[in-house]
Amino acid sequence: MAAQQVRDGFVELYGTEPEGVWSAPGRVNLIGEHTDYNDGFVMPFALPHTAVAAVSRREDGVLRLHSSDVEGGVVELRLDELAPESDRNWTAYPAGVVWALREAGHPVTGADVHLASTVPAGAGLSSSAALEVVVALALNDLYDLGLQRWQLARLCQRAENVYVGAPTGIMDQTASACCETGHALFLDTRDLSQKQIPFDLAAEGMVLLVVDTRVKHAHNEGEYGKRRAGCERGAALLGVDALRDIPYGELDAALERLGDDEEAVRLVRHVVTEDERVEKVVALLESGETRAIGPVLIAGHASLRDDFRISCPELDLVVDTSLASGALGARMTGGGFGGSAIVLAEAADVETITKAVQEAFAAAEFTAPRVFEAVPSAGARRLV
Ligand code: GAF
Repeated sequence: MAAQQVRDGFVELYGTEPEGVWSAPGRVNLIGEHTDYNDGFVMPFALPHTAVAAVSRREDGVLRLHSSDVEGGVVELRLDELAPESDRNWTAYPAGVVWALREAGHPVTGADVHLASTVPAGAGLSSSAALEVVVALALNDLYDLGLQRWQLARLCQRAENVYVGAPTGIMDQTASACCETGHALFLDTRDLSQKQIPFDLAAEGMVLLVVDTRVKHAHNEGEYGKRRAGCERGAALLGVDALRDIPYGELDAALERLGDDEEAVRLVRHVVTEDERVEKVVALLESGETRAIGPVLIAGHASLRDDFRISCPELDLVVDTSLASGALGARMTGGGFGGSAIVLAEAADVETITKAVQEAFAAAEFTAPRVFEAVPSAGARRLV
């Protein structure tokens, strides 16, 4: 999305120049799913798809919001009337950020915002986190709040958890705020410590495809929250603060203690083995064994499908078809129940795999998927 276009849109709407233009990306997660609210490890990278915001300050306690992606005009809100779970529209994401900043004591007195995003909505690629982070970064700069990236991510997560009412973890906001071009972000969600891991597939003759199944998912509709509550119950049964505290080497003993509590066994097994998979992928990438991450991605999908039970026929079809057509690895990515899958492939095989997936979807009478190549891109930044 061109900064100039969003700036021009702002001028047309509000009749003045914006004070600046910012962007924040969507993400895909390479490995580490449903580990973030268990204090575990994740490894997302930023997409080239971004939310772009032109923003100016106001001093009169008014927030004006507009998106060129949504029908309808400018939405005008009063800052002192912003209240958690009062808004079921897209405006809850940017308004929630303003609410969270003010709740934390930051002196934000109003803003005019014009947004446009190329992050596919409802595709499990963090379109909402991109909206939150771009507004948070803009207000941090304009109001000179001096907040660091990880602090902005925390505030955006609070906006999403409390204001929007979706019980998500910290991965998506941190990915959008902190990712760097050409790298995946190895993030410890307990203390938000980070390591940028070089991830340049093109240099090694490989490609990572994103396949958006077009099955819409939503995090505030129950199943995500049930998994989260189930994990918290598992941690309580095992007497730990979070499932992160169960070392992989002690998994069997922990599962034995859970006895015939089948649900707890499945959820705990997924989270503990998934944390192990993230560490394995980091080690493989750091030792230059990129192709060897394929089987780890495949195991991750099986765990999400069979233990965590959040896949769906469309996601399984992408994974099974691409593996049968020569992919090195494949798995669902993001929250699940629809959204997108990722496929790691030799560059030479991309065409064959893409065609096979498209044909399989047509044969199953599923909506045609959207397939694109994911290149690790920049995190949130000021454009103008
Ligand atoms: C969604 C959530 F927003 C993240 O916090 C994370 O839990 C993810 O699902 C699953 O890994 O994207």
